[in-house]
Amino acid sequence: MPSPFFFGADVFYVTTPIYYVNDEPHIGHAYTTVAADVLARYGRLLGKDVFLLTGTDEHGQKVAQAASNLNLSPQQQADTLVVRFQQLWAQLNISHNDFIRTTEARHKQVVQTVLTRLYERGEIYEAMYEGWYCLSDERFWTEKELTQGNCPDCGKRVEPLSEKNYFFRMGKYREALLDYITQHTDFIQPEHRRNEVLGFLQRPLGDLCISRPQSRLSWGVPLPFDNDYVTYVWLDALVNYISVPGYTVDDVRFERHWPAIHLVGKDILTTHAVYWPTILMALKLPLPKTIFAHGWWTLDGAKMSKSRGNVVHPNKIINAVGVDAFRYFLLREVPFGQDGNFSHDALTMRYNGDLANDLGNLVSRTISLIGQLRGGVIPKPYGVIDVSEREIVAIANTLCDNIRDDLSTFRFDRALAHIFKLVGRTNGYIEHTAPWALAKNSSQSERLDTVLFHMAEAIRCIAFYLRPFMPGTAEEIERQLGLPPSYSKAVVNDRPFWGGRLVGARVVKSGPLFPRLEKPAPPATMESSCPVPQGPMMASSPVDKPIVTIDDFKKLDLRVGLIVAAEKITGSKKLLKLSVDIGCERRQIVAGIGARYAPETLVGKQIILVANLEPVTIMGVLSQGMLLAAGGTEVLGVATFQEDMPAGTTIQ
Ligand code: ME8
Repeated sequence: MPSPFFFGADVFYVTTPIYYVNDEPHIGHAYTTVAADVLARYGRLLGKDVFLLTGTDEHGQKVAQAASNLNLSPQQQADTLVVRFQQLWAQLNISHNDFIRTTEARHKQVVQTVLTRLYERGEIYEAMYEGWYCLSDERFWTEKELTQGNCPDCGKRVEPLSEKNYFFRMGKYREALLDYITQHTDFIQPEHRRNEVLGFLQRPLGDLCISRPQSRLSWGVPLPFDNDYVTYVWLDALVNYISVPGYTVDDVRFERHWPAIHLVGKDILTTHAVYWPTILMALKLPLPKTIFAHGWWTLDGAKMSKSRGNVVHPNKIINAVGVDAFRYFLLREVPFGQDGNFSHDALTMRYNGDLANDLGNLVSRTISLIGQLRGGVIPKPYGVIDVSEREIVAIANTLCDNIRDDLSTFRFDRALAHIFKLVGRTNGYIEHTAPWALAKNSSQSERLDTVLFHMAEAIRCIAFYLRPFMPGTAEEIERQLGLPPSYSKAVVNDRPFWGGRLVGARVVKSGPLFPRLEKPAPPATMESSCPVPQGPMMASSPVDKPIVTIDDFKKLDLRVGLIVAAEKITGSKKLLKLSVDIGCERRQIVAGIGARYAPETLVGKQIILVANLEPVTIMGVLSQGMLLAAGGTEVLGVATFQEDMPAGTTIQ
């Protein structure tokens, strides 16, 4: 496992790819940028001098083509699209320190200096190129490299090409790069990507064409030594990582920040792990600390593309579930190096399960109980701390090391799982200690103080560790705990120190952090320019259903039922046939809980049965009643009892 070396340094420079302005930002762009933001925020928590860089890649064929399709100049195209990226980063709370556009003079100047240096050192030469060209990837290929006559990378059609160009002597660095990768296990991550690059470098490495004739493409940085050519977009783009921290312009600043940690998608591994290091070697600069190539998001199993109309637009998701739930979902759902599938069901499940149920309920019942039982003031703990407190304190105290390990190895999902373990255990602690029952017995007053204090302290720790991931949520929890806004800014440490600082704080009761989604989050694939509903989709409010009188309610015959047999109904994914014992008789019911429960896990479970519902036949199976379950179209859990109840007991 790679060592957590980069959090050891004082300065922490992290980058995202700079994104093409040929199209709107989508979930994939948001993914890399949110991940980089979490690392940057965590680095700041550790007191590091953090520099987070993102931006846009504005030159080259793709942007020129997109502009021409819209009858715009490339600059107009870039000026329009860059705003979409900047707006999205603001919406997503991205805490970048700079945003580079490759059309800015400060960047173009460094690109030209780099080219001049390489040219003067004999690292760039002129030659006639004869071969094949892939318009989509903007790359040259030799006949041998083609796959069935097409581009070996994207599979698209290639065109024959014969022209004079300039080449960077990339091939001569093959062995040096192989040695470097072999000796530095942290350099390319995850390991399977490192092996991929090592495999790639076993074959001969050609030189890299770094020019495009103006006659074919004029949208680029002119070569300083031949005005008839512009710079290949990838060389131009990669240089952003050194132009921004001041290469050749501000040596002190540059040496302070460089080298960086690059987060990229697996699609641009070769350009980052082969082209870029060889260019840096030729410039005699240190190589990046790490290049981490994460996996690829698909939608419902299919590749996202504009032509298929299935691109997931972040603003749709943000409008449905909020910024922090989206940030949470992206990093919790899929381990960072692996491919992931986006589905609205998965988003809804995470939202309702982890956020609304577990975290949201924990915070709301903690704040409510302190409000109800202690007039809103967080009490001082007393007396003997028992084993249940010790367990949550122990989990909270190990979180610091866990999260440090997880984040220094890019395991965002694991870091979140560690935090949510504390959420789960604290919920269990509340159930176990039952503060509402302690409140009924005046001799338990000190014990109640201790329990309420530990609940509050646990959510303070949870908020603390959630900060890099869900900054808005962390602040809101701290606000509800009555901590002053200056509190979060003052701490520079990754350990919140379990202790007494909350005692005497006055909690602030507020609405739910994550109102439950009743329906799955809406499709996020429509054009993002469509009007979007504002605010989270809440569970239906009482006004959605008519008021019923107590007499109407009393008409329901609710009974404790014991499931004695369960099986799937052929032809249905969701429906199960259950045999339920209600004391005097057995009922057969059809329940739509098959997506949530395997039949064998239900036998022996106690349920609440509506026993006087008119029988119906569903998919040819008679159903004599209905069980109660939480959730809407998606079932989250069946209603059950904590203690064993005799089957058939009435419920009122
Ligand atoms: O390649 N899943 O820009 P780009 C995960 N300008 N990540 C995705 C994704 C998906 N489906 N789609 C995009 C370029 N990404 C160059 C980079 S850097 C010097 C120049 C993310 O707009 C992922 O980070 O095509 C990927 O590498 C990047 O967007 C590609 O963005």
